[in-house]
Amino acid sequence: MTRYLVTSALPYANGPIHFGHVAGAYLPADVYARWLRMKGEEVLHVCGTDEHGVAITLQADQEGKSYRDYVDHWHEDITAFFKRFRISFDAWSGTARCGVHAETSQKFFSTLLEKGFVTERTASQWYSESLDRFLPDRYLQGGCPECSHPEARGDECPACGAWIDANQLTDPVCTIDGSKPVLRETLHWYLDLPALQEAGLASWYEGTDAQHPHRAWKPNVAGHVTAMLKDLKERPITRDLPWGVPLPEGLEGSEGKVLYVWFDAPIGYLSATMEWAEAQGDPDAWKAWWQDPESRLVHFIGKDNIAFHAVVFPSMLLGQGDSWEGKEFILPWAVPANEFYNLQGRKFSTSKGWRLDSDAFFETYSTDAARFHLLMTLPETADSEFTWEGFQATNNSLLADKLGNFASRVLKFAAKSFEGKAPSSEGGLDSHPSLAEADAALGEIGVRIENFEFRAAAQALMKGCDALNTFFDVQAPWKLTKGDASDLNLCGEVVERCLAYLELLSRRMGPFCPDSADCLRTMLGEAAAGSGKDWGPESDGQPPSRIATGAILGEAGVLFRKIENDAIQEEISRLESAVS
Ligand code: B3M
Ligand code: ZN
Repeated sequence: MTRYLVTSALPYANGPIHFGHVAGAYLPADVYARWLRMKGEEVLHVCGTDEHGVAITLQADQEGKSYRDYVDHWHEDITAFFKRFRISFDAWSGTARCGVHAETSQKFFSTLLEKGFVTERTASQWYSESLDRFLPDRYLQGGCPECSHPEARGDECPACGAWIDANQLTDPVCTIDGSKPVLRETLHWYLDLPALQEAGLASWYEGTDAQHPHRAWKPNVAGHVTAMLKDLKERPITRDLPWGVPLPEGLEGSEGKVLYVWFDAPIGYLSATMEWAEAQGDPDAWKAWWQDPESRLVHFIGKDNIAFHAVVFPSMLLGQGDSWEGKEFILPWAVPANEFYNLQGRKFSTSKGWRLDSDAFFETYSTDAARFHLLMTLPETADSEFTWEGFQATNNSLLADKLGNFASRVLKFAAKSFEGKAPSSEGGLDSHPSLAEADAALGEIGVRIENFEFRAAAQALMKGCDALNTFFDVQAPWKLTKGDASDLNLCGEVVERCLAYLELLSRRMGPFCPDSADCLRTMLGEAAAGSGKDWGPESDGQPPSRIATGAILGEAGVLFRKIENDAIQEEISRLESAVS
């Protein structure tokens, strides 16, 4: 048994979750976690909301809400979305609500400071005299030093895309009250990434550190990180903000300063694990997950978070050394980052109306169909997109026609010809070529999932259904019911195999379509009762074991309802009218 600590990027508590986020991190992470749990591995899927940072304070200020109320609202909204989407977290928290998050983050900071990996330095920064506060980048607007565009933000220019040093803005104004800021000296703390690179980050990344193994990097991760490591710089990890994790007490000059959100956010994975351990009644239980060299830390993220998960957070972890009761932290074992997922040719944008209303979506369509379609189109190696036509095709031509239809044909036939009971079988069809094909396809699913190839895993499930439909068509059991004893015997064998493969399908589809898998198991009745919902006693790629003769079957139902063309056209028009 292997221990997998699976994390999904902490979503900012400042807006709704959309399918773009889901396809980037949460869904593949959920499928991975469900698969490993079913196989009997030890799994902890950790996530929570990211509740600090300027993106949040700015938005809350604009809406005139308190920071606390603002993040509470979005925490609830995001929690409800994940529930509906059946994302199965074992630990779910939030960086402003987890009771041990602040102290854990402060301990990380203090340890790095003690070890010389954090250094302090004064720099000048814009200060608002009317508001009596320093202004972080995004609170500023002014002329772009590159292209002179008059409305550049303190961090970047919307016209030329330049990444801006806020101090270089011409005629800056404060976005809160329009006042003119002045430059003032302020103290900040910097994470010495070059020193951490030498202290172990480089050898871990290159794979020459036997203590901290990892699997082969995905090409998109390797490309990004290799380029970054050629020119690592120190980064400021503190900010002048009224909301966030305060710096550890007793640090001179730290009043009014908080940790940079990207410093405390990844520690959220750890603090959420500690909170979970506490709730299990075993406060030390987090240690096995985070400090046992045998544990595998897997970060599911979108591509914009690669630097933080493959460079910054590993540096922070290794910089702790053995300061935590003599134990070191493990470093990431895999960072399966995805590219971006768009909507009908454009980026998802909640503010511009280019979005799917998730409440309306879930009222009309099946969560499992959405999950499966997202998996079939996941942005694994390049950006990809959700289209309504594509969703309809996956639902109708794959899930309904291949999977649902196979189940309903077999179960209806068994109800009619075998009084709804599993017929006996001696195994005469075990070496049938279509079944061998199904074995190979269904056996491929796990290999693909464990290799982070979710599209291929979903395709393998469909290949398995194709082979099983062929088996049923070629064997045509309905032609055997009026024949002699040997025909009837063969008919029973065909149906028994189909039931056994349906039972196996119900388990193999579980990580993708958990509700429909349960539904199929109910339809199978006693034919699914004995085997449990686990991975299965048979090794993968082998025929499923025999169904007990006489097992009483449940009622055949519809696993996936077809979606009409009209409905799809309406969705497309609704989307287009929202932006026109
Ligand atoms: N909240 C950014 C994002 O949502 C950030 C991820 C934090 S993961 C520790 O893309
Ligand atoms: Zn510009």
